[in-house]
Amino acid sequence: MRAMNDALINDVPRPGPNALLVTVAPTGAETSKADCPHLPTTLDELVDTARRCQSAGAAMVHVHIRDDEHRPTLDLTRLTDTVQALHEATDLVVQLSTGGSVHDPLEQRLKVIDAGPDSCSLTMGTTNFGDDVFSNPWPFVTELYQLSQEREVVPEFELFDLGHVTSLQRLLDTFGLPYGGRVHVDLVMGVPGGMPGTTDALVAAVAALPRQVTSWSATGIGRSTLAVALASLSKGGHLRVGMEDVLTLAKGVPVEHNDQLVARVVELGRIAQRTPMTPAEAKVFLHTRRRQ
Ligand code: KMH
Ligand code: ZN
Repeated sequence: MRAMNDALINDVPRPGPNALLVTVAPTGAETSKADCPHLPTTLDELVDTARRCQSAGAAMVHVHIRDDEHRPTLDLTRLTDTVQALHEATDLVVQLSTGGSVHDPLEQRLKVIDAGPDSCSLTMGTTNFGDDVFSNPWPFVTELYQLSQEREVVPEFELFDLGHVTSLQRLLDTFGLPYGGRVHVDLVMGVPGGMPGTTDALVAAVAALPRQVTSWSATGIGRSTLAVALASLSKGGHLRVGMEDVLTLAKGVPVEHNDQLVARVVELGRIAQRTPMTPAEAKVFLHTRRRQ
């Protein structure tokens, strides 16, 4: 497997040291279509969004899906069809959320991997989530991690708090490296109940990352989006943006399309002399199984 991976990796140029991985999280599970009609909730809207975001410079899409009433769902058939549709319509690395919504049962969240994504999110601990609790008990985390290893799905470790950084160290020390051997994490900052979306918190979290971590990105929820993006760029990190995380471009200016958020951070990256990774480069960078 390693020889095959190396051969595939050598076919595509490795991203340079100034490359910037931009992930778009276009939908999330928290915002309702009624409150935000621009939110991409149908499969057609999601595919169109993904295409536009790829054109704007995104290389990975973090996917939550909705049912016919635009409510969050983890329906396996829908997830499988969504992965297939995104693979057909775009080159993006398709990452399915295993976090779902705060109401999704753990058993259903484990099944997300059966839909065949390139990558899956994997949150490293339970966190207060506004008025709710985002539940990620240790036995769930370890089961999901081992499933991702077996199914050859590259996890992205979601760290909402400094304690999650410590749990990641424990996970890697106990169960070894993820499929592909790379360890990519995303700092999710500014959730009410998690670490704040500040430069100080970002610096502390990055300083504490396990030695096995090969890359990290950051996303700031709501008003912290720009502070976190700028801090991440200045520390050499990568970026996640999207309507899952922020719904305004500035006070009173709603996001109308996810590609506006992607274009904005691509421009910030350009100023910081960072070049957006292509999806093909991102697949090499993350060591995903599928390279097409
Ligand atoms: N919707 C949040 C409760 C993930 O996608 O893995 C969890 C979340 C994290 O969005
Ligand atoms: Zn998510």
